[in-house]
Amino acid sequence: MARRDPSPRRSPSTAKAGRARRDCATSNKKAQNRFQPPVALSIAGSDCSAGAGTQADLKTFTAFGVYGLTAVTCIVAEVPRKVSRIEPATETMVREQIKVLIENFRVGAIKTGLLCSEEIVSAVAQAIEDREKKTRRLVPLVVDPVMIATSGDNLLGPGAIESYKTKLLPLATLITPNLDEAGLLLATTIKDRKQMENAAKVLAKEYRASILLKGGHLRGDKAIDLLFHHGRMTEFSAPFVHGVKTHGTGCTYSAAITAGLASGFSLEQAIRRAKKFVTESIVRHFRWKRGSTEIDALNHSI
Ligand code: PXL
Repeated sequence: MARRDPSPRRSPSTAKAGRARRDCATSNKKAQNRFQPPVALSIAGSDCSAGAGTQADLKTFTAFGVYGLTAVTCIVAEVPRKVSRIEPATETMVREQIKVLIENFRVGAIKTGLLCSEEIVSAVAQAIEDREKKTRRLVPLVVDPVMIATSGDNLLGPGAIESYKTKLLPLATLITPNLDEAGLLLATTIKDRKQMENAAKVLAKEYRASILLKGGHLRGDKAIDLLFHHGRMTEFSAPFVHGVKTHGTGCTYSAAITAGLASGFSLEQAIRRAKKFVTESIVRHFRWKRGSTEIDALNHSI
């Protein structure tokens, strides 16, 4: 109240000194309050071309005003459309990164992306369970079951899908498969809306988690995703953006949802904001041309 009062009786110099003191007090206060953004953790692989994986997750977290942490599971040498080589981190290293981060930061939400091998899927599940037991805090967990790159390259080692089914998916708050990944988890093919609804329900029951089944791959004028959450089916739809060679949309989408959950939004709100963000990042994509080759990239700075 006093701060809003005009001070006509003060001389300019006292007013200046007063303002300086006030500014100083305000900036001290700001310094105390300012640097505590929500925190989210991405457990994922490094994509050196920075369109997917850890790099896409960090850009997305930042765009949402969330401080991003990363536990790197593997290093992928790649450019959009071509995976050249993948090397996993050791399980000990993956576990240790998760341990130190959860013990020292107040992590508001976690997402997993590319986990590379059966051993790393198990190590991640174990590390999350151990830390949660120790801190007695259940953190929302978004599992993006990354299995195949947009290029068609297989990104998971043998046995990893089984490990997902038995160890990691039962810990998830939300699972975000695309149609191919849901098909692999259910050993079936999903080709239309009815099959999408059915697959979402079966996965939700199997893993006692909410399911966001991404139908982007069905193609058409709309990119339609279905959320099955607390026994209710909700549709999220956006115009399908044609003509962009997308890479990292799944990572960006799940990271954006995770940012929303870390910030305290409900699941539906977090998905709505995330869907809008991914669509915008595709619409406003970057494109580099060199000779006859073109590289497209999502624009996360929106
Ligand atoms: O878009 C899937 C994906 C996720 N994570 C990493 C990747 C890729 C695709 O290539 O490299 C690290």
